[in-house]
Amino acid sequence: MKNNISKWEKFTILCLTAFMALGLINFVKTVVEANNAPQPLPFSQNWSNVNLITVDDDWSMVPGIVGFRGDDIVVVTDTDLRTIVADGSGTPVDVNANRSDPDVFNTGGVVEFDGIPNPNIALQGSGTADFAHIVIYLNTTGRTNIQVAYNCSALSSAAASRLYR
Ligand SMILES: [Ca+2]
Ligand SMILES: [Ca+2]
Ligand SMILES: [Ca+2]
Repeated sequence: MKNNISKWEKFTILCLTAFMALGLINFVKTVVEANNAPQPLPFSQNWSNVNLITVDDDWSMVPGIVGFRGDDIVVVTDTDLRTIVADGSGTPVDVNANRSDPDVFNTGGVVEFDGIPNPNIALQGSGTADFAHIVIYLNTTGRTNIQVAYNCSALSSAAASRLYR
């Protein structure tokens, strides 16, 4: 029986299969690294559980919250954060896990400090992490007058601290 598939057709099919497999791997990777399932209200999160984040860039154990690096969401230094409304969810998912050195760690992005008296997460900008931020995914169906509250303070004792929790 004659095989009607040419070498080039075979090559094309192989390439397509490879691309589809790569796409699937990337999709699975995205799902594994992030946890953007909308959470019901009321919702709260504290960071005392040091096992929520154990691997860099992996938010899979934190329901409804993902950190992003915000690359080039803003390009002007000292932009008023209240004016930033751009969607940063297309920027790299980010967290620097298991840190204990807020006074010296200077990598821009989202940071999890679990080796300090009150474990917490922090945000630090840099030339790459222009707008390090977290996104909280909530199911607000049927809800009105939703109130948001959070605690924010300087995490580093350094005078020029840019790390906030
Ligand atoms: Ca941790
Ligand atoms: Ca990272
Ligand atoms: Ca930049």
